[in-house]
Amino acid sequence: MRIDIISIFPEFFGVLDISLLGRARQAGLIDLAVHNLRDFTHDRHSTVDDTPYGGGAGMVMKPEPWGEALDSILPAAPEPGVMPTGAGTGPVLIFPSPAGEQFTQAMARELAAEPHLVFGCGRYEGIDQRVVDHFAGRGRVRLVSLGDYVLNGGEVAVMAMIEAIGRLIPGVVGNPESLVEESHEDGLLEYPSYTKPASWRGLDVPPVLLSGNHGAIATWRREKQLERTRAVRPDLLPADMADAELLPPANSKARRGSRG
Ligand code: JCZ
Repeated sequence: MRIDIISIFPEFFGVLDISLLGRARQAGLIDLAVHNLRDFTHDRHSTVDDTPYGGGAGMVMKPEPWGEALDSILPAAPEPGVMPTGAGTGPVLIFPSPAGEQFTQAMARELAAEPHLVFGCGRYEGIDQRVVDHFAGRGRVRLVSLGDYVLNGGEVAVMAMIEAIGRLIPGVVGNPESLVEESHEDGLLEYPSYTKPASWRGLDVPPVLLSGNHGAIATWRREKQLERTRAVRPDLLPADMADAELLPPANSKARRGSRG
């Protein structure tokens, strides 16, 4: 997969040289380039921002450097009068924004199947809207929010998205089985995990996990997933699973025991 990132803080992405994604890049699974937006300015001060039309606090990112940066990365714009190669083809262009659609595991899976992603990191009060409007006509533009909270710029959001997407690219995570048992992959939160020692500071590992009974372990883990999801993320549960009384009867004893 090819990934391009445009930012006024390219150094921010230095961490992508290390760890799992660093290895994936060395192995040739991810071809990643970071571009400094200021390289696409032409004034002495490398200006990327200006005051907002209509007034208001803060500064807005000027469209020209974004236009030049994206022109240098994206396939050529269609000539006037020529049928556009279209909004449904070419790289996916992602702008992090608190006003975007929510990033999810499903979106990460979808984007992991793309050959080319381009991320535009805004700063200040955001990017001139015409940048999004112009490039929406030349590719597949998506405004994406990490969640309902405000960051100072798109960089942290892009880092999170690249980590979530990158690990789903075939070959990046050594053991692909570890991908399917995680929180969100089956729509539920993960069950709690334990390792040795079996007893630590007076706390024992749940005996079922030491039983060797794989059926009982699977049932217990499923029960814990449902219990956790119901407690902290009931919004994730399908309507037919939201009701505690619909749990398999085999688990009812454990539930009474732990909840009192
Ligand atoms: C640019 N401020 C881009 C994204 N989920 C989320 N929260 N905040 C952002 C975000 C904030 C920004 C910019 C300037 C994204």
